[in-house]
Amino acid sequence: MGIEGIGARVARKEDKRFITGKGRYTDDMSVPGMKHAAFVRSPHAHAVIKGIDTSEAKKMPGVIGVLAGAEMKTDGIGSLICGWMIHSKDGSPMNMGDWRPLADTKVRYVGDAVAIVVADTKAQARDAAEAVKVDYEVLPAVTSAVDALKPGAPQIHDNAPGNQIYDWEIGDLDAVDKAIASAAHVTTLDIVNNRLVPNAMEPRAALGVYDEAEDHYTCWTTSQNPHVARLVMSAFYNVAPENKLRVIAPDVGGGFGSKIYIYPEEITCLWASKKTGVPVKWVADRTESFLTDAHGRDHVTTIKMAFDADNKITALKADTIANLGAYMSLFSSVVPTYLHAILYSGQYVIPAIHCNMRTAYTNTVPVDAYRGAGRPETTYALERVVETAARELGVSPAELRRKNFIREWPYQTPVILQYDSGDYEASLDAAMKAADYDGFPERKAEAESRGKKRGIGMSCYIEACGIAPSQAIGSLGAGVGLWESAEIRVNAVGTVEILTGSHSHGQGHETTFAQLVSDRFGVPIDSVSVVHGDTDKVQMGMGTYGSRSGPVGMSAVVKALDKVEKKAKMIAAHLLEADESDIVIENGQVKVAGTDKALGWHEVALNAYTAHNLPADMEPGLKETAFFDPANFSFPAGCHICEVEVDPDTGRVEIVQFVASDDFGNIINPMIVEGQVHGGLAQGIGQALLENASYDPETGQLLTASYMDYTMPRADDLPSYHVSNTVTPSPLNPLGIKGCGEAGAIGSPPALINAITDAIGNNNLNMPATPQRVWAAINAA
Ligand code: MCN
Repeated sequence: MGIEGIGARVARKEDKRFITGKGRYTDDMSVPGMKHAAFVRSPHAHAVIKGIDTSEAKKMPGVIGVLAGAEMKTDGIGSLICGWMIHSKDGSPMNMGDWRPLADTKVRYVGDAVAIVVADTKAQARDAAEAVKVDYEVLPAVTSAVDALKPGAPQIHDNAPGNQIYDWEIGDLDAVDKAIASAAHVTTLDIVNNRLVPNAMEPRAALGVYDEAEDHYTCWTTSQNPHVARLVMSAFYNVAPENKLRVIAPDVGGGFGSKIYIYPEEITCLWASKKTGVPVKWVADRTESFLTDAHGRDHVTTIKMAFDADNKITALKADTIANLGAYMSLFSSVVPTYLHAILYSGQYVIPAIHCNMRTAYTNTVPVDAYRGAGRPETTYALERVVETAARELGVSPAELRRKNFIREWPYQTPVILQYDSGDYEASLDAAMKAADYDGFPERKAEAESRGKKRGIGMSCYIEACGIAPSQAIGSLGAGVGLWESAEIRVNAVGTVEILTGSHSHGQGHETTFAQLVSDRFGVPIDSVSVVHGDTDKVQMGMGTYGSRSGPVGMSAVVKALDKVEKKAKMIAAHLLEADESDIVIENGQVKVAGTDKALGWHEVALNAYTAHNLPADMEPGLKETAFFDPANFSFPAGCHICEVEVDPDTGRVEIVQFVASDDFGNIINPMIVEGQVHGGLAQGIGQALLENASYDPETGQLLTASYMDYTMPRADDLPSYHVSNTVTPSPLNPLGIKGCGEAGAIGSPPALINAITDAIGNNNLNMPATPQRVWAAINAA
């Protein structure tokens, strides 16, 4: 592997600029003549716009322009779309309501953008935004998806009767119902998966610049996928043709899914720049982020698991209503369906599975993928029901899982997915050993002697990352392909640039991608640069989400490296008068194996560019491109065990240990992988204990729109984790890796709630398990 190659625990190159405050984010960008934007946003959850009066605002100091939705429509700017078509079980297409970047006839959630004000300063823009008079006719609102689907609920979009977006199913309902009817035992659980706000450290921002001379647009934006942003803004929103639109996502301070989507603001800043003749920058403040960043989760589920007399699972049935908010965000339709329901086999052999999924419009901000995207919801329901079943059956939760584990791979589930590889028992054993699972009764007794309630819970999760292949997802309704591209440019002095369509916004790609080159050619990672996030530099890419940059993005790099290596070997063989098959590349040298004939890597590179002595017919240069479209997802899996102590007087939960044993296939950088797991666990623990986006059911106001009311986990809420890895390489990509970026957020919530409910002896507890809820549950038990 070499000291900086695959498997090396290399410190992150990019951290030098991040921890010294030298990162360059969208808000750091400045161009001559730049002005500032503020959005006029609806204070109402649901209202008809009867009129917009901008006359006062236009007279305010520093104001350059006040633009509203009608004008945008006249200019031909398109409505926002959802890029994945789902059909209901009756064959009808999903009901996609119209989402104007600036609402012109109706607003549908608090924060819906109505107009943009451009002014000399941010403060002037905000003052003027407050002076825009919008005449609203307020309508009744509905914020819960269950209520939105009830007869008589306020109608949000005319083309979605009863607010239903789709009523979709997967699996064999008859087989499941028969298995449940003849089961020796059935466990039923009602589950709420709480709504979350992503809360990336850097709020969303956009800088739109229209260049009249070139009739060209540039957009700096906080995006996880700038190429998709350019494609969508060009092909669907009619902002500009792709060749006239450059999208740059510079350093981005976290996204967790929320920066995948193309929001109204970046489209509007670009359009406003042309209309006003000045570059237009908008940066969200934190409350604006709470109100307008796509939220995550928000499912209500009834799940049933059936067992035979030998405690083997015979069937699983899940019935869910999911809240998709006021409009369908870019990938919102796929999250509850193909990123959720098809994971219901978990780590288990389950002969019959059925999932029904109804999705609803509500007067809340759109809901889309958030770290884990659909898989945390599945895992939570599944791992809560397995643990509950073990309690009802009076058997060990670990042994019930072990009895039902899948043991042969590839494994075809009854719900589309075929798992690539795994060893679930190895993760379970490793986690149980690390947690000293068998020693728990003693610790519980000791805690009792101190008046504390101690509980232990586990979760054996599976997740699907690197969604693929393009052809298959196309047949399931996707509007894009999910391959990735890479280009390797070896410079004449032997330094290397990797151009990738992946986007790094905290995942350490500038280090791990460079490790691949170091491993292959023996060059130090400091001689390798990773170029990403700019549509003018990288030809095309699909960006970063779904833990795909490892299995998909890095695999494209490997394919391009294969081509570079082949050409470098041909050049060296020619220069060293040897056979190409005898050439090896080691420690920065290109050698004839078993001899002392060698060239430095830089000499081969230089020769490729001087082109004075290349093999006949060879083109000069050393630069190759590749696209990688995997044959399937890869399937990380693992076991998380959580042990808690609960104070019966206050309901306060203390996590006394948290163990994660994960299988991410081969690992490129163990330190970065650990960091990814730690971050994911923090978000999972946040969901389980603290976080909740809460809307007032009557008015549709977001009650948790700042850190005063929305509790993010802080360092002292989190334990010191024990993380480790088992390894079953994925056979589906050249590195044998599986993504690690979401696993922590997927596996941890059920482990925690299983532990708390074990401690308090009451299974009736919803997330977040706040002290008040836990105290009430203790007293109800
Ligand atoms: N890696 C590795 N060995 C493996 C798998 C991955 O060394 N077997 C490395 C990769 O090379 C990469 C990192 O681990 O440097 C994460 O890789 P991967 O799991 O492929 O995830 P992505 O890079 O595609 O990142 C997306 C993922 C997702 S979906 C969310 S949400 C999330 C996450 O990453 N958002 C994050 N982690 C985040 N971390 C930060 N700091 N900020 C976010 O917004």
